[in-house]
Amino acid sequence: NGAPGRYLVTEKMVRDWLPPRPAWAHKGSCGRVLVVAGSRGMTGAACLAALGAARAGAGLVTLAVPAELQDVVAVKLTEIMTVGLPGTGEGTLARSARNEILDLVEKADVLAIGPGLSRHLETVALIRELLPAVRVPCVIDADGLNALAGDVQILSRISAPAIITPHEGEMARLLGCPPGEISSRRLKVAEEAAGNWGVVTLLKGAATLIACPGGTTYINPTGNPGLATGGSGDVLTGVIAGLLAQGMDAPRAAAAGAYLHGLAGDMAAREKGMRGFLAGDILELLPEAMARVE
Ligand code: NPW
Ligand code: AMP
Ligand code: MG
Repeated sequence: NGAPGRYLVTEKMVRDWLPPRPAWAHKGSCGRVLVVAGSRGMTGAACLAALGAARAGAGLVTLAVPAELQDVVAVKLTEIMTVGLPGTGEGTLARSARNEILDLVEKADVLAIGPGLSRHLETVALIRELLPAVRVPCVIDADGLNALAGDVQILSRISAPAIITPHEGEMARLLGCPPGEISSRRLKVAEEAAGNWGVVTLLKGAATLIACPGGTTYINPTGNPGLATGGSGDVLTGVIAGLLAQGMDAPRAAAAGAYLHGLAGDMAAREKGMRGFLAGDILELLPEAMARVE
C-alpha cells in the first residue's frame, strides 16, 4: 500500500503503521498536540477533540479556546492543558488571536483546528489568515472547514501536510454544491478534492474514505450507525492529530484514525448497544481498540 489505487484498511495495516512506544519514551517524545477549538455553547466539541488526541497516545495536549471559556474547559479536563485566546466578547475567537496561536503552534508538533469554533465572521477571518502560516502538520475539521467555503484554495497554500475531515454537509459547503450531490459520488469527490487541494481528504460517513494527494485512497471498514451522535467527529479529529503527533504520516494517521475510531465505536455498540452510546464512550474504548490491534 502507499501506491496509487484503492485499498480497504485492515487491522494488519494499522498494526504495522502504529508508531512503536519505546521503553525510553517520555511525554515530550510522544508528540505535542495543539487543539484550537470551541466557542460558547460548543465547549464539548473542544474537550472531545483534545481528549481524542490524548487517548490516541499523544504525549502532551494543549487546548486553546476563547479566554472567557478557559475556566469552563479547564474544569472539564484534567489531563489537558488549557490556554485562553483573545475573544470577540461573544464566546468566539477574535481575528487578533492569530499571532498568539502561531506562537503556540511553534511549540507543538501538530495542530488540530475547527471543532466547535462557530461560524462567527471574525473567527472565519482568523482561520483564513492563520492556515497559510502554519508550518506543522494539521487536521482541519468542522468550522475550520466551513470558514474556507468560498475560498477553498487556501488549502493549497498550506505548506505542511494537512488532513481535512468533512462530513458530506461540510464537503458540500466547500464545493458550493447541494449535499445530495456528494452522496452519489463519494469516491470521486474525495479523490478530486485530494488532488485539487493537495490535502489528505477524509470524507466521513458509512465507509469513510481517505483520499490522498498521491492517488492512494483508503476505505475504512469499521464503524456503525451508532457513530451518528453529536461529538463523534470531534473525537475523530483529536485521534488523527494524536497519531500524527506520534510520527505517523498524514495518510496513515487519517486511515488508522478512522479505523480505530470506528473500532472503538463497534466495541461501544457491543457493550452499551448501538443506539445509545455517546462520543465519550468512543473515547473510553479507544485504548482497548488500540490494544486489540497491536
Ligand atoms: P441535514 O440538515 O441533516 O439534512 P453543520 P454539525 C448537512 C460542533 N459540534 N453528516 C446537514 O443536513 C461541530 O464541531 C459540537 C452530517 C446540515 O445541513 C461544529 O463546529 C458539539 N451533516 C458545529 O457543531 C457536538 C450532513 O450538513 C449540515 C451530512 C456544527 O457541526 C455536535 C450539518 O453540518 C457537533 O460536533 C452528513 N452526512 N450530510 C458539542 N458537544 O459541543 C449533509 N449534512 O451545520 O456544520 O453541523 O456537523 O453539527
Ligand atoms: P461528525 O458528523 O463530524 O460528528 O462525524 C461523525 C462521525 O461518525 C464520522 O467519523 C462518521 O464517519 C461517523 N459516522 C456517522 N454516521 C455513520 C454511519 N452511519 N456509519 C458509520 N459511521 C458513521
Ligand atoms: Mg463534525
